Amino acid sequence: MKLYYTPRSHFSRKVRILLDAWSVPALLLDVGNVAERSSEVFGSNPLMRVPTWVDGATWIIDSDHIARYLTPRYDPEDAFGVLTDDVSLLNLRAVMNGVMASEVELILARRTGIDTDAYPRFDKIRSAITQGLDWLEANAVLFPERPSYAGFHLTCLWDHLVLYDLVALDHPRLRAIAARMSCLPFVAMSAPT
Ligand SMILES: N[C@@H](CCC(=O)N[C@@H](CS)C(=O)NCC(=O)O)C(=O)O
Repeated sequence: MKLYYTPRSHFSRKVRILLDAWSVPALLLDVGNVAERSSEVFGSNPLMRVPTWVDGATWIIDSDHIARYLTPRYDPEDAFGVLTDDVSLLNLRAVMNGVMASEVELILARRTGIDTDAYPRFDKIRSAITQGLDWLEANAVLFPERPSYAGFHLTCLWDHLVLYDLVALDHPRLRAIAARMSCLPFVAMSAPT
């Protein structure tokens, strides 16, 4: 089983935390620079993104879809709530994914030579990050107390924001949730550096 990823990819880390939680042996293939333009590098992902999961003849992309694929195999009881259809948790997931995608847009624009302070489009992307974070902070009570996929997801987002220092982080409830999740060894072991 193979996971195409990068060590700093927050989307990939969502999957890595589950693999580490369940001690699933997988070959991690670092694709290097995600700004590259070759789908082969990304495990044949036509969108040229990580993560990509390959399990024999099974090929699956998108972090949440990979998580959904893995859960019945390695955690049939779904202790982390990966398979939830709770509307509140789905909204948390959508906002976190949106903030993470906005971060990627900013980082890759800069990496490929765009001055992200020069265009209104990037102002909107920055606003989506800050408004998304503010919304998550205001709704922090929706995150389960116990270890959960939502909590792991937030930790991936939070640690990535800290690493890249894209926006001011004045969100004590989110910080506390990420700190609590990071006490779990299987969460801490994939923290980006
Ligand atoms: N919806 C996808 C997003 C994946 C994604 O955007 N990954 C980033 C790295 S964290 C990437 O590979 N970006 C390359 C690009 O956008 O060109 C998922 O959940 O897996």
